[in-house]
Amino acid sequence: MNKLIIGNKNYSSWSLRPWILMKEVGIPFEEVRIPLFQAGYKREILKHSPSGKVPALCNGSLTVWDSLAICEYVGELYPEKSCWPHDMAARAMARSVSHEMHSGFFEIRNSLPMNCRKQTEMDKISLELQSEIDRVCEIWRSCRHLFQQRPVPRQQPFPSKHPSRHERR
Ligand SMILES: N[C@@H](CCC(=O)N[C@@H](CS)C(=O)NCC(=O)O)C(=O)O
Repeated sequence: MNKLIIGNKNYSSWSLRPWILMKEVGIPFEEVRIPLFQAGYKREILKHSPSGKVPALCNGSLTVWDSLAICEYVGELYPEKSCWPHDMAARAMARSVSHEMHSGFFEIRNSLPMNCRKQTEMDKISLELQSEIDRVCEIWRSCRHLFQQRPVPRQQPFPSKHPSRHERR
């Protein structure tokens, strides 16, 4: 039985990557949630994950850590679930997008860490942050344009601040 070790769903976007994939395609798993940054949390994670980070997937004697590695692993374990697109070009694009997100977007990570419960007004958005937000919008727009049948409106899917309010560095 797959055991998925995750952190708080409110804060840990890394944890939610395999969690959402496995829920979405219907891969069964037992969820083990370890609240992060509480006393003893590291010790608890290390019982399951050699990196000391979540998520990790335990399947019998095998442990897979790192969110993308878990997604790749379950994709191979359950080929009938079609975690990646069948079409090779579409698959290459899906991987490009996933790896781009996995290895970048440091301004978004630093300035906008995930906290679904928090609502905030930002009066200053740096040029670097805005360009990463714009890149996320562009990824969504191009993927929807290429892979969805219905037309996509031209405007950005997420609100973006007016350039005059950007912090210039
Ligand atoms: N590249 C890793 C990143 C994992 C990661 O940074 N996880 C955070 C939770 S969002 C964590 O475990 N933080 C606890 C800590 O660093 O002590 C992945 O994709 O799984």
